[in-house]
Amino acid sequence: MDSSPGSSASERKKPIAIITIGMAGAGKSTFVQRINSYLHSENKPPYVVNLDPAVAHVPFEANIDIRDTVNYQEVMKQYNLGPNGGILTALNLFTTKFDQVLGLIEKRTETVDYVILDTPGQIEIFTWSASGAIITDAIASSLPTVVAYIIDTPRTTAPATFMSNMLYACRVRLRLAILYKTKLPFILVFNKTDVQPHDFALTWMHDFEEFQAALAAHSGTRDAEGEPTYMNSLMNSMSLVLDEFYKHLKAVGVSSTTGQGVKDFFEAVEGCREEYEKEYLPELERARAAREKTLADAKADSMNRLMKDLAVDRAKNPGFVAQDRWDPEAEEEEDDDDNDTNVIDRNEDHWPGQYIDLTRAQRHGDENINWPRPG
Ligand SMILES: Nc1nc2c(ncn2[C@@H]2O[C@H](COP(=O)(O)OP(=O)(O)O)[C@@H](O)[C@H]2O)c(=O)[nH]1
Ligand SMILES: [Mg+2]
Repeated sequence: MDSSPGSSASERKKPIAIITIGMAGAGKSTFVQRINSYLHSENKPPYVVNLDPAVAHVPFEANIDIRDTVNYQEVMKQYNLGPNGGILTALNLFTTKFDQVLGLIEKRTETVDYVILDTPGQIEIFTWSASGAIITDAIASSLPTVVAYIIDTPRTTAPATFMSNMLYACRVRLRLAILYKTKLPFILVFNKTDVQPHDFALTWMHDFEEFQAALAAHSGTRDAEGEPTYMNSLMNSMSLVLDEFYKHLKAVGVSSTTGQGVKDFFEAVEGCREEYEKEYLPELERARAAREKTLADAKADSMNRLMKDLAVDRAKNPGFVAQDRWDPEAEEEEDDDDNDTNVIDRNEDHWPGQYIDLTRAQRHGDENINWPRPG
């Protein structure tokens, strides 16, 4: 075995998880297919998970496909739901088994460099649902994770559309930041550059004045009196907000059709690994420690109250206390082994009151876990 430092199996770099998110039709699945085939050509086949239950045709070969576990058509029928409710319910059902997904991924961590997740077409279903949050959390607590936010570049060339797309991306990022108290590494992927190069977007992101000029040049930004319209001034102020958002982002242009820019994407991913280790991981550990402390405090507090109640009780009933004393003459328990009551470490289980920590639940190897009820 190679004995040089840092080369032992345990110190092998963990795979990076790439979660693709984006509007319907932005090209998420095509992008996953492209990076999948790129990694195959680099002799680094990734582990691919399809989380879209409604997709008719997946252009890549998924290692895990939600459609093998839940039948979206059946779910719609059984629960009397339309397409969106059906996708959401299918995702919820799948999430209850996500510990198994993590188990399967864990088995591959020694041999795989990338774990890629494709999400449902409609962005809302993943980004604003509890299931999306649980899945993201489960992944991000076990692997370095980056979000690849896919943008339909040809459809975002109008300044107003550009702004609204960027604001949406910003909201998604904030949502993740609020959930995890920290910001997951985030890459804006301007897709379809074969149809529309993304340089305009980079210019607008890096030069606020250029963007304002583009806005002004666009018709409808001034009213009949030649004054800037409400929309125009609103967008001017919004772009100040976005300026802050852009500062902490990586942006790359790719064509999922031709493969152009895919290398740049993976360079950005490597940069994100460092960001994850430096910024995200310490926050994650801090949050976990805080949660464990809250739990320990709650235990200590209820123990204190119990002891106090007991003391009050006994003070009120001196007669009972006189009888209720430990008797050293009393017979010993017959079987010593029976005194070994199993103490269950709840930290090994779920976090009470939080949603389930699937990363840990998975280690039980027990299929019949009693999931806690919320509230
Ligand atoms: N020209 C071009 N079309 C693309 C590219 N990526 C995706 N598409 C097309 O965009 C449409 C939506 O792609 P899909 O991957 O299904 O989007 P999803 O809903 O985000 O998963 C399909 O017709 C794709 O062929 C690209 O890089 N260039
Ligand atoms: Mg898709």
